[in-house]
Amino acid sequence: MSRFYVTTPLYYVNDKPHLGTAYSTVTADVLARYHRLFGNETLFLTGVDEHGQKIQQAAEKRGKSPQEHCDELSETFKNVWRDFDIQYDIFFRTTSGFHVTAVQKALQELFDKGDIYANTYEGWYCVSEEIFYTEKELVDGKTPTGKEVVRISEKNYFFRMSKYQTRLVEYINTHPDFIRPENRKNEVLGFLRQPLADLCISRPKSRLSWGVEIPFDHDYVTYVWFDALLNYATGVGLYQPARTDEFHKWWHEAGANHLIGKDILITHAVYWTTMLLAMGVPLPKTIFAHGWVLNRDNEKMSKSKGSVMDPKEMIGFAGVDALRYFFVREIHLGNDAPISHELIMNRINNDLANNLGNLLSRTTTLIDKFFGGMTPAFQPQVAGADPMSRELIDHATSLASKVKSLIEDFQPSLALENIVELLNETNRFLESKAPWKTAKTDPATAGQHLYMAVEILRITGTLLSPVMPAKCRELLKTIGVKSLAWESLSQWAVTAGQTSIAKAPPLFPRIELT
Ligand code: ME8
Repeated sequence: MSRFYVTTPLYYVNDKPHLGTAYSTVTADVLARYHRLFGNETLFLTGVDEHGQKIQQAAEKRGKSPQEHCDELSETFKNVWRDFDIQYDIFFRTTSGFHVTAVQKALQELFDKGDIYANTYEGWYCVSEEIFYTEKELVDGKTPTGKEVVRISEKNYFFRMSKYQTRLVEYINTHPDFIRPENRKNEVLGFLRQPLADLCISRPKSRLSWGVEIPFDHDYVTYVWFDALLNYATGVGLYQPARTDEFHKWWHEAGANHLIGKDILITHAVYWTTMLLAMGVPLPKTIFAHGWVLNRDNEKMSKSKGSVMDPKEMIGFAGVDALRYFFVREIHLGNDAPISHELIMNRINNDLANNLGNLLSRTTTLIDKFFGGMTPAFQPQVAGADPMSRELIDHATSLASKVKSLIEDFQPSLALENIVELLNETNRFLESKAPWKTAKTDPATAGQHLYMAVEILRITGTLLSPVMPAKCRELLKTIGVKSLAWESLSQWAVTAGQTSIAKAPPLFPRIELT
C-alpha cells in the first residue's frame, strides 16, 4: 500500500491564524484528503511553534505566562482549523514533553560527535524573524525583507552546518524532485554557491528563557528554529525508542512532504537538511515552497504589516467550501496570488454556481419532473450511440487517473481545472441534447442523457470532495451515491437504475458584492 506523509509549517503562536496561514493548511489538507481518497495510508501533521523570543514577548504583552499564552493560542488555531474543515492527524505543539526530550537528545548527540561547539557570536540579529544575519546579508542595514536588526556579541553554541554543504548540494543535484518548484530549487542552489556559515543554535537564558534547555549547558536554551524543525521527525517518533516502527514507517518508508511558504525556504532546505545529514537521518522526500497570498497592495499578507484578512469574515462571505475551492483553484501551487472579495466572487460564480451547481440543479429538476425522481436504468445502446456521448463518457472515465497524477505532482489547481472542464462539457452536452424538450417526444433518449449527467456528477462530486467536503457530501447524497470507492471513478454506469434522486436546492447560490 502506498503511504503519504504531509506537513505544514508550525505556525508561531504570537498571533491568531490569518488567511495566509489558512492557505498553507487548506492546501495540505486537500492533498491529504486526495491521498486518502486514492486509498493511500495518509498522515497529515500541522501544529504550532511555541518557543522563542517572539512568543515570550507576545505573552508578556498579554500579561500571561508563556505556557498559558501558548495553551490559549493553540486552542485558537485548532478552532480556526475546525472552521476550515481541516482533517489533521497530528496537531503538534513544540512544548510537548516528548518533543523537548527528543530535541535534547538530538543536541546531545550532535555535541558528542563534535558537530555542535561553543564560540563567541558577533553579528546582527533580527528579533522578529529570530534569525542571525551577517553584514553582507543586510540590505540598507535591515534584513532582506526590511526587518530591524540589532548588534549582538555573546558566547553561543554553533552547529557545524558548513561541514555538510557539499553533501547537500550533491543531494539536491541528484534528486530533482527534492526541492520544488524548480525556481525554488535554483534559489537554494544559488544560496549554496557561497560558503555556508555555521548556525548559531543557542540563546543565553539571560536574554531568553522560553525555549528547550541545552542539555550540556543549563545557562542556554535552543534556538527556536533548531527546536521547531525537528517536529516533522519527532512527530512520527524520532529519538523515541517506543516509536521506532512508526518512525521507520513514516520517515524512512513513506518519506515526508513538507509544504511550506517560500519565506521559510532556506531554513527548511538548508538548516533542516544539514541537521538531518548530521544526525544520519534520511532527508524528506519533498520540500515544496508555495507562494504568497497577496493583500490589496500586492504585498505579502502578513501579521507584522497588519494587512491580514480575517478567516472568519471570509468564510462568512464565501462559505468554507467555496473558499477552500478558491484557494486551490485560483492559486497555482508555487505562485503568488492576490486575493479579494471580487476575485472570490467571480471564481465561485463561474465555476461553482453557474457550472457545477447549475448542472446539479437542472439534472435533478428534470429527473424529478419527467422521471418521478428516479434515475432511468443505463442503456448502452442508446447512451453510447452517438460520438458526442461516447466522447463524454470517455472523458468522464479517464478523469480520475488524470486528477491522481496531477495531485501526486503537486498540481491541484490543474486537477481542478480538468474537473471543471468536464462539467463545462457536460453542460454543453445537455444544451445540445436538450432533454427538457426530448423528454416529451423521446423519453428513452432524454433519460439516458440525464443518466449520463448523474454519472458525471457522481464522478466529479467525488473528485471534488477533498476540496469541498461538506458540499460534495450534500451533492452525492442528492444523487443517491453512498460509496466513494476510488476504483468506481474510472467505471461507467455505477449508478443503478431507479436510484432515487432528490430535487436539489441551489448548492452554491451566486454571491454578490454588497
Ligand atoms: O515561519 N501567503 O511561522 P509563521 C501564504 N514558525 N502563506 C503564508 C502567508 C501568506 N501571505 N503568510 C504566512 C514560521 N503564510 C515558523 C515556521 S516550521 C518548523 C517553523 C504561511 O507563523 C506560509 O506557510 O510565520 C509560511 O511559510 C508560514 O505561514 C509562516 O508561518
